[in-house]
Amino acid sequence: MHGPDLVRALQQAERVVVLTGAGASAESGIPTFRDALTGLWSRFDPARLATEEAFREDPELVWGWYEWRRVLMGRCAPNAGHAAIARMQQAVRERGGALDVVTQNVDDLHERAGTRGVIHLHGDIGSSRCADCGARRPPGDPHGEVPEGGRRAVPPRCPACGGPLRPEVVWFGEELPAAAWSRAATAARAADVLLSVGTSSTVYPAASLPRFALESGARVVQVNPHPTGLEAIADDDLRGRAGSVLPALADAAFGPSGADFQR
Ligand code: BV8
Ligand code: ZN
Repeated sequence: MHGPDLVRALQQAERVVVLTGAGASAESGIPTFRDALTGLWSRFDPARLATEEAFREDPELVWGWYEWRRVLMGRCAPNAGHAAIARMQQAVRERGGALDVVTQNVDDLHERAGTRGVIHLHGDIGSSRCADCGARRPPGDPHGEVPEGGRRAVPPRCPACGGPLRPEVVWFGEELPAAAWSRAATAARAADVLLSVGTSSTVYPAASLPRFALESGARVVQVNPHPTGLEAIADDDLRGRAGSVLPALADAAFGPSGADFQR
């Protein structure tokens, strides 16, 4: 559980960074990548499928996987962890500070919980672009047929050049969007406190961010039911689920949420 010095550090922090991974969306019903290898996606190996090679080789398999995930994410709601992060951002802003959420997730649950200025390191599953000419397809356009769980689906054709559309996400071996990475790295280096929530800290360069924060003297906190290796260098290792640890931390540092007052 969080100690009084972590609560005080959060209360005094001018700049907070919250780095989130798939575990932050787990309690909303979206399988994590690690669970995927055993769970729902067991027949899809993200490391193999989340690549341009896989898409070029079998666009219908990869497009179908993303369309299925997009539909699944559309059916999910933000969980108490997302709400607590949005509440912390509001509280820090009211004091004249800044709280930046840097996410590896491609869902929009942080935005739907009210968090502003979310930095998406690995893109956004709700948008797509032409794999050939790069023409962007505005989010919200119907993405053609919607497959059942993991069924193949033909990617729509680019209206400009006829090429196949691909999800606007960063695949393995692809560079992160330069602006997003630079904002995230700058925020991590300027942070007083960095919370690493629901990430196995295995994918780079995202996994370097806690180290950037540590090197700049920040307090680094991990929120995860399991060890990841980051606890070896983190100041605090809050062993638990985001949906329970984050609301408790937000209540301790910034006062109980309105919902509690109504109770
Ligand atoms: C780059 C978008 C280079 C797509 C993702 C060999 C070949 C090629 C590249 C590499 C290579 N070796 C290393 C690399 C670099 C590679 C990499 O790091 N690979 C790893 C596997 C070693 N990185 C890249 O390729 C990156 N690009 O390096 O470019 C370059 C340089 C110059 C020029 C050209 C190129 C791009 C990486 C981005 C890949 N895209 N996602 C999609 O979503 O489909 S990555 C994807 O997987 C996620 O975005 C996320 O980042 C990652 C999964 O990690 P997590 O989010 O941490 O999820 P995970 O399931 O692993 O863990 C969940 C955690 O939650 C667990 O710890 C669990 O305990 C916890 N948890 C569970 N329940 C809860 C919980 N926590 C809290 N509460 C709960 N309730
Ligand atoms: Zn095109």
